[in-house]
Amino acid sequence: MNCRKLARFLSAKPLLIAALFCLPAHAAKKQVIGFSQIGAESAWRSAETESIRSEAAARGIDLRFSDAQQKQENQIKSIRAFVAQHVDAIIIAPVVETGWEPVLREVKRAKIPVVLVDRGIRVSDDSLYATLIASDFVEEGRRAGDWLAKKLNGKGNVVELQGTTGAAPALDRKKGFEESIAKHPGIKVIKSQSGDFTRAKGKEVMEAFLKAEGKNINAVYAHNDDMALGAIQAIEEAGLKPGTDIIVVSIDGVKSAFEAMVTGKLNCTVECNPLLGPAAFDAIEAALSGKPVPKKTIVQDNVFDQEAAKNAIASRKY
Ligand code: GZL
Repeated sequence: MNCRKLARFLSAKPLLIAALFCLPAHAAKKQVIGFSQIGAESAWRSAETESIRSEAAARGIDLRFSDAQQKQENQIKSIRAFVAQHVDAIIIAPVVETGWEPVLREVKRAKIPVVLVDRGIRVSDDSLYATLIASDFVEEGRRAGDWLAKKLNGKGNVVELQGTTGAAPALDRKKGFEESIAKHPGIKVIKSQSGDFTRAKGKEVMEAFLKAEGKNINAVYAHNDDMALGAIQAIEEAGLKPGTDIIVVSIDGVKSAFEAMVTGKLNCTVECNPLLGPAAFDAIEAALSGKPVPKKTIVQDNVFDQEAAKNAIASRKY
């Protein structure tokens, strides 16, 4: 049994630990961890929640879960509640980059370690959190841009569906995409607007783009698969063929995106791995035992086009 499996096995058996070390039963108490999740806005988000919930269960951890419905004030409220419950550690998926210093200073005063997953924050004092476990969103944007530039042979009009305003993945995926297409003066972003990472809003914004620009649109770049799938619906309802009349490229790599690539409606997705549970709890273990934790752990991602999707779809985990 390797170390991680042993840790998971033992942490799920607090009484066994007590017996092994001749401690009174109450001494080996269950670890209590608060998880402030953004919401359930996308298939990616649900996969991330499932990864953290199932890993907590496998490790015998008492996970206190709160869904913020994509509102920062709800996240701040739940973080304060976790402090009041004297949890052992807090996991946060921060909906936006700014506005976290005051509440994180309260958590630091309570000596509770914080692990950030999937999105980063801007703070003047990075001791306010132990580590960030996330993908490199700028690189994801670059990869989407490079793939699209090649597909369009360096020429075409693109409309962009941005993620949640102020969120790290939205800011950085836009930045990376712009860096990449700057190398191709023939490619122009003619419209760009937030679809808030949801399928419904992605469809609504794409409908407006089609009304304004119609056949002038050669491609759509969506910051996540859910908005891309909404855009695909809008393109079909406008009597056009997604994946052919309008090229569609997005980010996340969820199962429904692979299904859309197999049917030819989506052309490419850049993976953004949501299965962050094991790394998050390993980081908490290290932080609680005073071991050094790297400030940022980058999750590796791959790019999938329609050919790659046909070969990979059967083995996808989310
Ligand atoms: C990325 C994550 C983003 C996904 C979206 O780490 O924060 O939020 O790309 C999700 O699907 O809504």
